[in-house]
Amino acid sequence: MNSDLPRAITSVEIATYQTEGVVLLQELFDADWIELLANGLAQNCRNPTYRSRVWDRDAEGRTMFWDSQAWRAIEQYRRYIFESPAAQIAADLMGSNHVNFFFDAVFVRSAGTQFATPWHQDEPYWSVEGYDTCTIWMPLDPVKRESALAYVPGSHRHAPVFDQYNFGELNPDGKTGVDQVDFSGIAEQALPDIDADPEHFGVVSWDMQPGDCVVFNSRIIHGGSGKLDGERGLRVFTTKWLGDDVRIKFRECGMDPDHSAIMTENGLMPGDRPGTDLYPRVWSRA
Ligand SMILES: O=C(O)CCC(=O)C(=O)O
Repeated sequence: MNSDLPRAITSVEIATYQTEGVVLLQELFDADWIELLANGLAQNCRNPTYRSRVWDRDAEGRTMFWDSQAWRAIEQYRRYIFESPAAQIAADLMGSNHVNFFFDAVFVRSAGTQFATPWHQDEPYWSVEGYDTCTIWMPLDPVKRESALAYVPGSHRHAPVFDQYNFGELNPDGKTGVDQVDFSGIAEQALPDIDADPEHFGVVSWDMQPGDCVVFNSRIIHGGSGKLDGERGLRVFTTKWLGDDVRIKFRECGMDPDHSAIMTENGLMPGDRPGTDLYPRVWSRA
């Protein structure tokens, strides 16, 4: 298991991340990292957190399972977060001097699941605010371009306040205590209908193998993943990272995941830099 980057992130990749808001990085994680995460994910699925839920369950019984913030209980996730090249990748692309870990989220689709993740941005849902936030999206199975997460390049820079989707509605089992958001009071416009004309929006996505990852700015519009063929499921492990300009923010439209209570308990207030054991600093520039 290699803790160092197998190669440097190139200036072209950094420029792509900065201008497009998203970049594909191939073969950065060796097979040992994938096996470790797959083992961790299996454990996570056997012992989900209280936040977990099925986002979709169709008539054939195919499911999309989601869980988040399992890292404290899952040793394999902690090893990836603290020992893999992930934090350095995030730092290099964001150009940040310090990177704190925010949270993990997993998206597990059984074979043939057609459910597609609704288009959205991430950062407007979060209990933090900042441009320097990113996700590392890592499929643990091969995924075709049509089924991988897709992005609207450049949308991280100029997006107005959109009326974002309420993921709390994805709750076929009627689980209680699910985070809810309502952007209607602050939205400047509806989210555009990306699926109506993906070419117009320049939508990108890629065929990917285990070991590849996509890193995206958390303000980019993304979605559309899913629509699997019948043979193979899709296990995706994601980590969310916070760079230099990020500060705590509590949002009246609701937050998902809503960290405001646990932040307050730990003495983190709006305007503070995320830190403490909740959001450990994993990487600093020497
Ligand atoms: O993989 C997916 O379907 C959704 C991922 C996503 O939206 C995210 O990581 O923010």
